[in-house]
Amino acid sequence: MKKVLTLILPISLLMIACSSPSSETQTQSETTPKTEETATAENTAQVALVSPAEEIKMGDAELILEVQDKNSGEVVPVENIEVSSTMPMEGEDPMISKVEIESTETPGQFKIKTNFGMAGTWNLAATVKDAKYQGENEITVEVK
Ligand SMILES: [Cu+2]
Repeated sequence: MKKVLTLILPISLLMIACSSPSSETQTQSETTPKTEETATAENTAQVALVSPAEEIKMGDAELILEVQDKNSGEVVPVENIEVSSTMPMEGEDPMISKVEIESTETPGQFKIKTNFGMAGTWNLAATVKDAKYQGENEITVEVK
């Protein structure tokens, strides 16, 4: 019985090796370094508030956000970002305000149009999903 098993095993291993297309193993070895690359700090982006520098008032607001390389701080010209605007409320669901995102003439900078319906702390959750750069961070805005 033992002999039969040891014979069957190598054969079935060979069959698996033969039947599996070589392209499959190739794509696997190609994607593995890629995911590692995007996970490195080198390609981590963060979104920062550029303007207004002065205090932000309640109501309609226009902000300029900039995508930066987390390490060098240099502007990263990504195509688009995602931003959500919420205000945590005690004992209630957070307030959510609509966010419009427009690209500007400056690569890596975006105009954000939103409405802060209440004075206090608002959180802008920004996400960068780019082929080269990825990142997620929160910008805290104190609305007066
Ligand atoms: Cu509120």
